[in-house]
Amino acid sequence: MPIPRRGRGTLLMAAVTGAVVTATIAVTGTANAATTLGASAAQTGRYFGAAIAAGRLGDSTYTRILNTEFNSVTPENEMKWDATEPSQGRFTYTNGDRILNQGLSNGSKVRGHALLWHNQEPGWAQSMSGTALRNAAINHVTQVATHYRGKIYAWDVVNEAFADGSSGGRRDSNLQRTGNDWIEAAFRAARAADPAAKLCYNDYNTDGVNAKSTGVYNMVRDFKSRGVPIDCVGFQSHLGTGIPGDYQANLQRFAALGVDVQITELDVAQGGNQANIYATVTRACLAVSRCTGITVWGIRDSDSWRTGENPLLFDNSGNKKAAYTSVLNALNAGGTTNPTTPPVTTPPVTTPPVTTPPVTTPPPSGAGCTATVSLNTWTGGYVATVRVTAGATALNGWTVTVPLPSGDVVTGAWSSTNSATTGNVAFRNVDYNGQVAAGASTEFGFQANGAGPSATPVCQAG
Ligand code: 9MR
Repeated sequence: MPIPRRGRGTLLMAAVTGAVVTATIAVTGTANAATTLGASAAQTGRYFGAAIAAGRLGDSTYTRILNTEFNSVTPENEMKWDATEPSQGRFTYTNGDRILNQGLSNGSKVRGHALLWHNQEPGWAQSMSGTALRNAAINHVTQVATHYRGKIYAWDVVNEAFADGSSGGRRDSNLQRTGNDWIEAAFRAARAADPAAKLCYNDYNTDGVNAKSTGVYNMVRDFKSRGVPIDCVGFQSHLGTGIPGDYQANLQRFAALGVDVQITELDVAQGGNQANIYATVTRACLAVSRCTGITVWGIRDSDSWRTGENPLLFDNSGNKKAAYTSVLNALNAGGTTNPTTPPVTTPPVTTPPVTTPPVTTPPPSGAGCTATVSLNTWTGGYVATVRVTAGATALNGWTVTVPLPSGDVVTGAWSSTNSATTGNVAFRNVDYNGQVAAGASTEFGFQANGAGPSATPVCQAG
């Protein structure tokens, strides 16, 4: 959606940490007040979205409001693991595609929600653990992100992985029990599958500065320092009758790490000062230049998961509520604009994906193993996914040597360890993927600067 140029003056702001970006912040005025949420948010380069359900798209009041007011959509349930992979290896995208097409045909952004979540795992995954679950989870991320490649604005790659309360640590789940690195493995797989999508971590009860949000903050800081691909953090903002006083400061501290922030599932109990709380959230996002948009979790009160709390912007009949007006007014009052050029993440998110050669796994022959590599490249770098296939004998450990041309430098690897970063780089299995049954496969990957491997990798068993 074009962003009208209506700056009323500019001020230069040295942005965020490190040498990430210097943004020019335009402060908009109140002229040309837009009359819909999406159009008003677009004036500062933002989106205003709603979670929607495929089953409601036949309701004309619902779709009228959706098409008029919102310029981003999130599937409420249709892209979750239980919906997209109801039995292992069988993928169903019918309802997810309906949401996607609804959004794209209306010129909206589509937020993908969610690749991995301990809730709404399909039954077959609930009963899995260890290596089998890890491989299934990474395969799920790869398949779904590949299906929607190039069409999703931002993915919630991992949802709600942190514990409530004062620990600041991870929540227990079968995914967490596969190893603490499951989140970064998921982000790397998502990046390899869809380099253009922004990759988000999304959670609730992280809406102020508290132990849980600080746990997430520390993870994001660690990811940024190690080059794990993360672009954004989603703050669900399922709010009751109050809002943390440090709501905006919390968004700002994450933005200062060099990630976008988004309000991803906003709804506010009607019992308190609903209209004011909605306006406070809107103003906080507008005040943080890297807050790229707001999504409300449903359209009418009757569409909400919070039955009886009337937490949304439209009443059961589709009429605008006071909360709607306060959001629209807050949007029209303007705020910072998003930096038009996002800070460089690795790999750059603005580079269109390059075709990935299909992974052709040669049939296993004899003992030992074989390895094939597929690449997602961009100017100056690439993500390599390497498939290791056992021969006629099961593997108990493997090493894959990838020949890199002069100038290529490995900047990170997952599901493997590498002792060198240039030349013939040997990647060794990690604990959970060394054992591969005869004829079966496992995958690892790495990210590098340069042009890509010069010859076929060599796999050695043991
Ligand atoms: O709104 C969703 C509801 O229809 C589902 O029954 C529920 C199942 O767990 O998930 C709801 O959406 C959740 C979202 O995916 C993640 N954050 C919390 C949301 C509300 O529970």
